[in-house]
Amino acid sequence: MFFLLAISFLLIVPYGASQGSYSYCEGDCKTSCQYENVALRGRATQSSVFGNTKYGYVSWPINAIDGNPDADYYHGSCTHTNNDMSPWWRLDLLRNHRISKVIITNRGDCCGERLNGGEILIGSSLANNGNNNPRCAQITNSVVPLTQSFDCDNLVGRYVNIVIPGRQDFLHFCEVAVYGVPTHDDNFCESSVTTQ
Ligand SMILES: [Ca+2]
Repeated sequence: MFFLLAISFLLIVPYGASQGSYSYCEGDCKTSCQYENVALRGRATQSSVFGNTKYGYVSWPINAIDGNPDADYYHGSCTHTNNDMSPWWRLDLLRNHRISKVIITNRGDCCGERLNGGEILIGSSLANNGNNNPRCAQITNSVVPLTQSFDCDNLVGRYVNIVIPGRQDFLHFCEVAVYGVPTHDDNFCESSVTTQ
């Protein structure tokens, strides 16, 4: 009897703990579920890092998801690629999410116009570094306001790319917020999803 109880404990407890760790809802997920900035839990990479080994940390892709919207590049909280053809930045949310909106804070100390023509892509493919995924929005006026919100109409994907397709340029911005919910939580949340 003891042996059977021990086996049951080993099987049930880890499964239950894993299920609980997937919940991003506050309170009772069966009655409320809020989109929140899931970018803060993601990983980021990009086509190249401006400044290379000596000053590269000022340009790291993770600087765009550090929760700090400081728009002065020299304060060390922005991302910055080299002068690449079709430069790109990619956020990995580690699993599929239903994404309601993406908010981008551009670089503010100079050169904000470089983001014009940029595209926000959302999907689950890594083909062409994720740059073939469906488009949420195109950035047509990147300078004013400094922080802009783009409605992504609940596109589903694991990856969020920001790319300047077909142009050689530097890609830089200072913060990206992605509001979404893991698709895994749909059974709990889809009847009463709210946005914030
Ligand atoms: Ca930042």
